Amino acid sequence: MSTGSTNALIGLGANLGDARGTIIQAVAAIARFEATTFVACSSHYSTAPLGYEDQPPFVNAVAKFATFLAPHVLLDNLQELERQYGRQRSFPNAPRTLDLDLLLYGSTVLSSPTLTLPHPRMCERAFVLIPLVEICPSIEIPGRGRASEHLAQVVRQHVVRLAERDES
Ligand code: PH2
Ligand code: MG
Ligand code: MG
Repeated sequence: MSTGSTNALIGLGANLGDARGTIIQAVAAIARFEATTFVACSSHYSTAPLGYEDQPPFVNAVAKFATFLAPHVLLDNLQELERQYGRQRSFPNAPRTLDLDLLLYGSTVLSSPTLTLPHPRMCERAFVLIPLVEICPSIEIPGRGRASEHLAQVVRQHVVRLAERDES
């Protein structure tokens, strides 16, 4: 039996409105989830849209939390937060005010109709791997080896680290 918390890695993305402000607020809001504490957040990155390309660049980041919430409960909470930011699911990969993806939940591997862990596309996405490796340099992705080993195959994707935001 395990009684400890689990490290959850969450990918954040936004490309409508004040994307950086939204990501900062979303990290603070996740830290207020019950039984959940903030551990770390990566830099913000400006990233070219992947998939559906005719849309503004994204701001992406990855944040780490320690949580006692079960993965589906955490996912429900993340989706409620997306809705609070006005997320509309118009079509796949459409522009969004806030996208929250549960990337990793400890070493859990699961596949349900609503949640697959590890996130099935994370190893193909520089906008996930680069911020993830920034805060967890040696992290292992269950069944996929180290996250850092996948960086070489995504080097052509446009990802630029943004300077710290001047809030003054
Ligand atoms: N999210 C997607 C699809 N494409 N591209 C970038 N750069 N950043 C994203 O967060 C992103 C994307 C689906 O969620
Ligand atoms: Mg996503
Ligand atoms: Mg999503």
